[in-house]
Amino acid sequence: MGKNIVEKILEKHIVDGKLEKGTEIGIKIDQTLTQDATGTMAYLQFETLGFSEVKTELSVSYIDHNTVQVGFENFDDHKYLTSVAKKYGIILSRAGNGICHQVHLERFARPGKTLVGSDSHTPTAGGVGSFAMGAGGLDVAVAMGGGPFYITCPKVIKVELKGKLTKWVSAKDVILKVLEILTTKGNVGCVLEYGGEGIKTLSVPERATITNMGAETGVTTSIFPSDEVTKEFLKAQDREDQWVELKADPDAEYDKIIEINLSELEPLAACPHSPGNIKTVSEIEGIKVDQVSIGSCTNSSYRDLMTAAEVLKGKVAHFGLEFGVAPGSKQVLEMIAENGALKNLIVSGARILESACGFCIGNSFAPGTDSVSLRTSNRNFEGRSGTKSAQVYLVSPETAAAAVITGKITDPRKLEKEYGIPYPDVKLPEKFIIDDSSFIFPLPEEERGKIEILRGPNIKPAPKNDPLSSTIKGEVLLKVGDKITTDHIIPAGSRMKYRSNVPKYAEFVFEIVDNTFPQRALGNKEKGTNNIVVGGLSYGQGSSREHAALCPMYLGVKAVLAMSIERIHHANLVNFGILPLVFKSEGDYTAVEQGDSLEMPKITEEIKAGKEITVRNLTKNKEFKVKYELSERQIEIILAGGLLPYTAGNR
Ligand code: MIC
Ligand code: SF4
Repeated sequence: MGKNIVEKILEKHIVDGKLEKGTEIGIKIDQTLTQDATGTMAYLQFETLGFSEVKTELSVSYIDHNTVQVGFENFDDHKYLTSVAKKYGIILSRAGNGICHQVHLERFARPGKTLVGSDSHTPTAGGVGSFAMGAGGLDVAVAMGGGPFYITCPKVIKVELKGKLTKWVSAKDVILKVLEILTTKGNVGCVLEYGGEGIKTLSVPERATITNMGAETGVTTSIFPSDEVTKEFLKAQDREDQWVELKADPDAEYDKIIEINLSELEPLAACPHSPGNIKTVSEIEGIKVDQVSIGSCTNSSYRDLMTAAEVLKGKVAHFGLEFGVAPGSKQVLEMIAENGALKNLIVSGARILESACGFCIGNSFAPGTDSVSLRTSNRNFEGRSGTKSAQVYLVSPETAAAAVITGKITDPRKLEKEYGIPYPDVKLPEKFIIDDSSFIFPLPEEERGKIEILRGPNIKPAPKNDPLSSTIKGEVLLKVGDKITTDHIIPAGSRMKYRSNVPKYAEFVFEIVDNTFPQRALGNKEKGTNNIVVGGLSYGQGSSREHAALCPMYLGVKAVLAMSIERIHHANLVNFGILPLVFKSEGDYTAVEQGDSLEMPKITEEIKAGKEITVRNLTKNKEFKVKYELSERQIEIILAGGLLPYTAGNR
């Protein structure tokens, strides 16, 4: 029987378990990436685990998230990360060099290799055929130390692309279509493998836009084949020698096939407040726009910025709005500076923002009260932009540029006829500017020993949990509904500077849902009462930030009971010794109320025996069972109180 691409890569990398769908497998990791907001904790854990160097083929530490530097904390983190990179043989990409995923795609991602990154958009590298997954920092730390990375052996969904995109419709519209079909729920444990005739018409940066935002469907990763288009891209990046062909066998099998005809697609938008809330741009045309932001790891490539610059050539941004552009990398910025496109943007009134995450994560360029913001990024969860009342729409660079001119949501297909703007058919250059001067490459081994790790006062040791006690008795401190994201659990934006200081960062747990949570939690913890959180479907969507488990753990949360839990967050809960439990019926979920006192009297006994967990609702005088999806390895981790004590105990 023929094999698909996912099977081919996994077969070469499996080191634990069997390739049986739905079971846990351990895979060898070739490359890792971290970014500064998750990286400090990942490296603190790497240090705690006592590794002496990285064991991967390549590990890169990027500084791209916390670059606003209001206060000393961010810069101190940068210094810490730089010293760690020098000591342990990691490549450091310094602030200003660009967004981790864009830079990794340009300079390091390789077809057929495995990559794990402490950021949920790591699948961007799937655009060149890398099997790239997001994970919590602790999992990345273990992978850097040479340990396997564990995933559920995935179901593979083929996305068969036919036809060719028409003018003004682009890769962002493809992934928005995928999101319309698959939604943001129910895709855990799957991988999206792209194929079909249509892929030949998509460049690597376009493919990367698609794999990047595949993260919003909740899949483990998304991947494109590696073909002539990939080869051209690698050649233009001076990396042709790293090309290998990667394709599915003609008789490969898939668990499901989705067909998309590119020729029939039209401009789409994800409307407030979910990347899955898709409408056509023509349906929402005319809405007044207050802000347009072009950039983020989804749409900040040379192709995207050139498109915007060509559309805006000789135009001035509408006076009703603020317009910002954040080039994805130093390479992109150098390219558009050299060919003059940057000047078009400057003349149009664009505010040239740093080549970093910036506006996407709400730590700069926040919209005003009730503002409508059109962004080319990948997430529009409530409050993520930095402004709770803002209405954020996610669109393509074409649709964003159209709004810059008209001041309202406009179908970009009208630009040609109604505004006389020719379609900018941007082609990739034969050679990109290769300038690796903002990387610090590993020092010779003999020099590493002398490096002193620099720790500013905001950098506190990684906290640990206690082994699981035989009984959990506690209060449902918070009950929430469906689609609670990690941005709800622990906000980023201006709070993100406390990532290296868990006691301080924990003060903001559930800030936008219920800001009394941290105090109430600590109050219970002091009394010896455990804290329990109850959630609906797709609990923990979104980012890979392990702080969404680590900070609740610090506040004494022992269990999360939900209708379903997303993959990365589930793994993070396990890693920090919080029990991820799943309701067996909606009735059980509805019957539990905030403030109820719950008891799990035989938790360790039941979990060791692989039995469902008995929960007694002492307030309601009821009993019910909950289930869990934990491998034997994960059960051991939970019993030990998390991955740190578990790994330390096994070394
Ligand atoms: C995000 O887009 O939400 C982030 C910020 O990049 C996160 C990582 C983090 O919280 O540091 C992600 O996507 O994993
Ligand atoms: Fe950065 Fe935004 Fe991409 Fe996250 S989604 S890595 S914050 S650009």
